[in-house]
Amino acid sequence: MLNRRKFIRSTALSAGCIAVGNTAFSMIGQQQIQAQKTEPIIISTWDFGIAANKAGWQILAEGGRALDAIEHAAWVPEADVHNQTVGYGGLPDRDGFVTLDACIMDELGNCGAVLAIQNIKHPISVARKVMEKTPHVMLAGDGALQFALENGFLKENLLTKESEAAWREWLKTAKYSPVMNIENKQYRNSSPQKLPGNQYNHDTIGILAIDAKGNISGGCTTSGMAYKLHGRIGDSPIIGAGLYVDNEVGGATSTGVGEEVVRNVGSFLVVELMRQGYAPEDACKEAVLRIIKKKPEIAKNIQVGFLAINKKGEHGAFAIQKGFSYAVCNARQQDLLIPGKSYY
Ligand code: SD4
Repeated sequence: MLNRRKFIRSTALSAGCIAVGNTAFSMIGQQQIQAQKTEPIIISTWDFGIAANKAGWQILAEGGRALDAIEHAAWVPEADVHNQTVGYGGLPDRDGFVTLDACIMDELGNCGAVLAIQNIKHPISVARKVMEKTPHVMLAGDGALQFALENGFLKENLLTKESEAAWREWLKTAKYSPVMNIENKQYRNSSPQKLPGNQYNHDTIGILAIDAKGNISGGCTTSGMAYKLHGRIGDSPIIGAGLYVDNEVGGATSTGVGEEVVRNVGSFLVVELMRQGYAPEDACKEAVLRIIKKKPEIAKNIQVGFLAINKKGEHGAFAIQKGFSYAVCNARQQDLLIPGKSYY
């Protein structure tokens, strides 16, 4: 087998362009120069990632920036009234308030987040404004809302009749018990009337994209765990926990019970493992194992899934429980759904 040095030497005389993985390299003399021509790709957690990816792909296909693709993709579930776990129509907290968490991170290490923001349909865009317009990374609660209103966002009621009905149903027992894989179609296609209120419990969309320049960005947006304590924040808006991007290495995002992700700074861990040479799926698996090792009794009964992509555009996922999936969109396929592997 040719090692890299021999390979460069053996092709050194022929200047031209060859494809290695999905990255093009120009060969000039003995030097190999990365030509910054990577195949664009966008990947998202869960089956509803398909629709989100499509919106993001429109940006990437035209040579747009990964960061813009992330924002456009996130708008889809945020605006989807039938999606009860992200944005508008999200299930409320224990006290009936819809509180949203989101963050975004670009190829330069810039990042922004909003925590427990209310009455704003697109928290991902407020997070981006925090990143671009302030010297801060995170804004929470009333301060985040005030900032959003000052920046032209509209105050809207996000609690739909369906989500209010589910909450009122939940109040009858008021038992907080997150349900695994609630994001999946089989649950979302069931009518709220058929399922008890506490069966609608959690979900997040985490999105990672690489643009034609090879730059990586990511975003994460959620209404968090349904019926959580008022003021509770999960992993989703925490840079390093719910999302992390390092343009030299790759990006990672998470979904599931955020407390366990925060404990292990999950997405940062996945990216750092990829830096050490782990393939995306192996890095996600290692992060899952860390959660299981630390809290085996808790991990048995919860779902956490990680999704990752490396600089070459290779992607993978791993979850504690079966049922996790992610959507992939590139020039060849716009609606690919890949089941994530799992520990149990
Ligand atoms: C949270 N990680 O608030 C989010 C919820 C989630 O799939 O992802 N559910 O902890």
